[in-house]
This record gives sequence, C-alpha cells and structure tokens, in this order.
Amino acid sequence: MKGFGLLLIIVSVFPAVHVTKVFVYGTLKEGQPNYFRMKDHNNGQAEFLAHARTVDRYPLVIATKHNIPFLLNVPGTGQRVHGEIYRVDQKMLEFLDKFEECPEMYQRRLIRLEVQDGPGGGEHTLESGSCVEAFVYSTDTYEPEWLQKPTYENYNAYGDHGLLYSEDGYPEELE
Ligand code: PCA
Repeated sequence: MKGFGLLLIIVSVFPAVHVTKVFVYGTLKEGQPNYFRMKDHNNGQAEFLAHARTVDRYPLVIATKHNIPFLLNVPGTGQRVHGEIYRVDQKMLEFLDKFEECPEMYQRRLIRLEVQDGPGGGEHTLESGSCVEAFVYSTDTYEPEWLQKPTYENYNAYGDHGLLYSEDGYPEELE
C-alpha cells in the first residue's frame, strides 16, 4: 500500500515536471534562423505537436537593432499569432529559458492556443480545433514605442518587411 502511494505520487508529479508544451512564434519555428537549436539534441528534446494560433490577439512586433521578434504581453490588440507547439523535456526548457534570456528579455508564461493541423497519429496528438495551453516567451519588459510598430500574424525573418534577423551580438548585447 505504501509502495502504491509512492507510485501515484511519481506518476502524477513527473509528467508535469519533466514534459512541457512550448508555443514558438518567432525565430525558433521551422525554417527560421534558430530552428536548428530545437533540433540540437545537446540542448535536449523537442517534438513537434501541431501548428496553432493564439486564442487572443497579441501584438507581435520586430524590434531592436537585431530585428528580434517579440510577442508583447498585451492581449486584445494586434493579431491572432501563428506558431508551432512542441513537447519539450526539462533540458530543452532550461536551454530555451537561458537562450531567450528569461526573465529579463522575455518571460515564459502560459498562453491559450487553438490547435490547427498536426502530424497526427502520434502518442501526443493534439486534436485540431481544440484549445490547449502552452508556454510562450512573451514580454512585459518592452519599450513603450514598440506598441506603435507594425504587427505580424505569422513571423518570417525573411519576409517583405526587410527586417532580417541578425544574430550578431545576440543575445549578449541588446539595444
Ligand atoms: N524566439 C522565441 C521567442 C521569439 C523568438 O525569436 C520563439 O520563436 O517563440
């Protein structure tokens, strides 16, 4: 009986602690400049689950001299932002927190998402049309002028805006 209680604790606590869903909307998406970091097993594991878009509107802007995408934590303005949901292990989550300079530059918070298409068939399939929560790197620590910038619903570093993401000096030296 004692052993069973312990087992219950382990199965109920472990999945929550060690596996997390993360929604990426910027340079970490497939085809974008930092996608390779999600695929690098030295950083941990990331499994693609589905495309998704935010339930609420948010301003997704491109800012700083490095043209970095930021989802501003201002729900209700901007657009419903498109991105990808990944299932990540603890190691990848720690890598991402560090890489995204969390909590100084971005903060990791839960966001509501509407699932679009996923690969299907997998053990962790998300049903298209369903609503899920995942972590996102969004920010409260933005310059007030950023609220005047154009917003995007689907970030592309190589888009018509011409604001090519620059890795020089990132993430050490931001301005
Ligand atoms: N990387 C994170 C936050 C913004 C960025 O470029 C992402 O892709 O979601």
